[in-house]
Amino acid sequence: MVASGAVALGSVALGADPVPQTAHPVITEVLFDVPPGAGGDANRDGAREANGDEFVELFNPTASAINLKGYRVVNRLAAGDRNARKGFMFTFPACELPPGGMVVLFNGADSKVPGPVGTFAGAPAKGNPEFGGALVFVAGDKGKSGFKNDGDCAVLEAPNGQALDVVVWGKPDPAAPEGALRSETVLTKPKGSVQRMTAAGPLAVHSTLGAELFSPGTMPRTDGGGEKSGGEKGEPEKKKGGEKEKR
Ligand SMILES: [Ca+2]
Ligand SMILES: [Ca+2]
Repeated sequence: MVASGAVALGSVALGADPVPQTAHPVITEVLFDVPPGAGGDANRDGAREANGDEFVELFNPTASAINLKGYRVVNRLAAGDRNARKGFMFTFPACELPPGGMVVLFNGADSKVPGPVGTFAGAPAKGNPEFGGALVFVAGDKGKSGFKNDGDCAVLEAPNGQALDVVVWGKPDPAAPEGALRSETVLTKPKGSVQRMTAAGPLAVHSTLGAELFSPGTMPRTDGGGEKSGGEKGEPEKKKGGEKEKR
């Protein structure tokens, strides 16, 4: 029940809006502070792992497929440095991301993410039905470095090194890169992820958009239903008058 409806909804909802970047993917969700207990098992391997369950969700807002080869997702310690030896860093292999398609990059340390999963060495065989049909990657155990909860950033870099989309929280040291196409600062301790409802829209605390704490590969459910993602959902919240799903 997870698969096709969720991915279609995500694609349509995001694709319907104007986009800030015409040639590149955008960051649509980041889980940098994994919730405690079973409710933190974002990668659905049955266990909560403080780094392993962290993830960054990407979306292709353009009308064309994007080859992800050479795009990087990094944190403050590796931003702008292709030879970085420390920090979180992941470079995508060749992988076609169709228009409206989503990618979920899990940290993946000490995790066994279910379904088809890609790595730096190669793309997943197909979309992952556990995550709305998104193309799922794991950064793997290399370094076991995760996002720092009280001050860090998630940066999407183009193959030429240009910082495209930056999500900042706290006061990263070193500072988040400047000159990105977009940079947005979010609150620390969001008790779940931060999520965009549109490619060009702002990041919001996920739990204020619906009942769930995060939604790797899909858009938040705003009906208060709660998918069976294994873990606590918290109380369904009333709609806050924010954007609703568009169909
Ligand atoms: Ca997990
Ligand atoms: Ca999501």
